[in-house]
Amino acid sequence: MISYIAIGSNQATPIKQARQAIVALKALPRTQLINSSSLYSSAPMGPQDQPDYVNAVAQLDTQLSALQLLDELQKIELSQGRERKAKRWGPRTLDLDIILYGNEEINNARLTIPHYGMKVREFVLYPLLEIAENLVLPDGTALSKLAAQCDKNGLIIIND
Ligand code: ROI
Repeated sequence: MISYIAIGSNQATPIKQARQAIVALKALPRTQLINSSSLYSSAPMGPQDQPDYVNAVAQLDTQLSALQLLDELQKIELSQGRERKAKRWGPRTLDLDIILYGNEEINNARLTIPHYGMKVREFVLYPLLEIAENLVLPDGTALSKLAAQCDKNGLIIIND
């Protein structure tokens, strides 16, 4: 199954966290990393009293179920120092979200796929567009159309 993972970090050297996450995704069982976007710098969505984020999107081809994949992503988050904090939308060392899992729509206690926020978040749409320009969502919406409707809000590619 082709699946897309959104990567986000704004703590503990975010560029390093994002790069390390991509290395960890490469090593997942029964999974191949097909592609990953550039790293992007983005203004925080939610509380503004936190550092800017580094965001990226990776494309996987996996034989894991969506829940198995979620378990693996949570292991990576924990291994990179993720803590469960009370504060909603607060800073995090690493966030790995399954934004798409094939053409499936999944709604259960642990997963909502497509990711509920992806359609309006510039830091998901534009990195995804970079590696999947012709993508169509399960509901038939073209990714390019969503991106065209979404302000970049200062989002820039990190060149280094
Ligand atoms: N804001 C940005 N720019 N990037 C993120 O990855 C991100 N992740 C979050 C919240 C706190 C909503 N804000 C974010 O979880």
